[in-house]
Amino acid sequence: MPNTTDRSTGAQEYDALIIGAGFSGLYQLHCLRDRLGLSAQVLETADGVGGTWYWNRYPGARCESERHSYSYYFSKEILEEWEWSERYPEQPEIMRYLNYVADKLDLKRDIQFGTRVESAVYDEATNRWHVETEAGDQYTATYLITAVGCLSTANIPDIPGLDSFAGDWYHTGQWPHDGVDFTGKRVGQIGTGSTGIQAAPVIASTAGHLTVFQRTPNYSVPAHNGPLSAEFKQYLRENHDEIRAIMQSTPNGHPFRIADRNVADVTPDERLAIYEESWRTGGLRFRAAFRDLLLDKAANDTAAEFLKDKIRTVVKDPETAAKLANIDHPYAAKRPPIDTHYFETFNRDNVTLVDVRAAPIERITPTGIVTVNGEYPLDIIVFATGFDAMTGPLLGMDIRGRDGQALKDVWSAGPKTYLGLAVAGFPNMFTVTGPGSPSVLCNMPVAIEQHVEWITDCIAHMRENGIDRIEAGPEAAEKWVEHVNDAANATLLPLVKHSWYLGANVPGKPRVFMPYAGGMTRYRAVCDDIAAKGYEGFRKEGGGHEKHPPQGATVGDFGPAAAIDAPGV
Ligand code: NA7
Repeated sequence: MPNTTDRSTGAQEYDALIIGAGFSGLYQLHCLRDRLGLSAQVLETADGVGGTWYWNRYPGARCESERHSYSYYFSKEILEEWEWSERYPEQPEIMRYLNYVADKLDLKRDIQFGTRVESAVYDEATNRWHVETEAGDQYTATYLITAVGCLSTANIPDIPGLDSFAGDWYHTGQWPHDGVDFTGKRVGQIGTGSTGIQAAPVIASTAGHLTVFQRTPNYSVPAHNGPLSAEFKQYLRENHDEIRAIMQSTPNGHPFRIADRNVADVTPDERLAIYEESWRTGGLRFRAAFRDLLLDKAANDTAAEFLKDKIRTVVKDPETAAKLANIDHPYAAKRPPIDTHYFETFNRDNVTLVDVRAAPIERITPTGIVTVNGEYPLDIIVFATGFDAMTGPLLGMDIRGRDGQALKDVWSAGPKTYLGLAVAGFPNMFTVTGPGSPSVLCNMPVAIEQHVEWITDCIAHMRENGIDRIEAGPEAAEKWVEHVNDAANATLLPLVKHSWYLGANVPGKPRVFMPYAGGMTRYRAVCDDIAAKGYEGFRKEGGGHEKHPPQGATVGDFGPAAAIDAPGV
């Protein structure tokens, strides 16, 4: 419930406004409303909870983190009540889970669905954020928390002629809720990232013909998905604390440890046996076979060669296999997909692979896609072409901080945050999984719980100490950006030129490595340390703090980048 409603503007006044009702927004609402007792309201574009999972309903949409790790851990009761059915939950099961959590915590009464935020403007005189929605509704609040996700702004390539296409076309991230019937249809799929790799086998199973347009060949490891045994469910029920301890002690937040060995520590035969074993285990655990896979190109080459060999073994047609295995980036330096029969799909008679790097797409006509080699007639086009990641959802709103400065101008050369959680010039605004946070390089719920709890503690600290405004200090933010760059540069991740981690998939977007590659464990320690030092690097006003106090000399000592041992999902 709002504290009050402004009579002149009709604006509903809250302590906190939260944008987005996915994993982040739901937990943030629970923390602010039920732990701190604030009046809080979530504004959500969709007609239901779920965030990215509400929109990504494409065939085969499934989580890449393992079931029990893709969960909230803050509530023992929720952990004990909910039971996942498969190793990797499918989109509908994740939606059921998030609805169950929202209902259990009675969150929906404070979520305004069907509400797209258009602008959020900070008013220095009143120290309040003014939020306006597309429908013209107005809200104000002391704290603004963006919980908009990293992968929620669809990237639809600007291919000439799309408007003229006489068939149907869809982006995987904006999938129709009543599904798409591919039966007997000629389907063209553009994109072979994690999404395309999940979708192609499912689409091929009913389509008349599937043509996959591949620009960048990709590695993939079998997920080995399947139902959970009764014994394993029992193990999960009885070992929450241990599982949480593992997730919180690994750099990528997954429920397994990264092997404490380098590739060079073993003989070539031992290495092969380890890779075979990891391949049989499947999923993102393959990445955990050696510690230095993302730190040392020579080490990475051994994994890359192993995975390319697997493609050549699985795919029967040598020409198709060669196109699929023609991968020129290090393994896991782009987001590493996991799959269910992706490469096997190319052995089907109704599937064709088209290499659009060799023969680029020129245009779309009313009847299909034209590459320099000719036209592919199609009834349906599926764009599995990814997202304007991390900054897209934030810059899709007109966010303005002190003196009316727009976030899009402040970030014109690339995003700058402190800890991925706060932006200089935007007081009392917090960005859950913002650029500069580990987010997409971590099992997301682990990162989200940490962010949300840290933000909640920060707001509690402000209220207990009479602090009216908190804001990232520009110097601290500069140093954090530097540290984010150092962390990335200590790995092989920046070697990929065409990566959404770098913003390179969206024409005109500044090339800045966005997620923090220093690992979740270190990130958590840095955040805790900053909080323990009275929110070092932040500027505070009220409660005896002077306006714009000088920054402590130690701000920015986040540790050497070289100590980063195993970043990445
Ligand atoms: P990704 O990983 O960004 O993949 C998008 C794919 O689409 C990738 O293969 C792109 O090729 C391809 N693409 C994009 N634009 C074009 C054009 N114009 N022509 C041809 N091919 C194109 O997005 P996903 O949805 O698969 O995965 C995003 C995350 O969502 C994933 O990490 C999971 O966490 C869930 P490119 O590589 O750019 O050459």
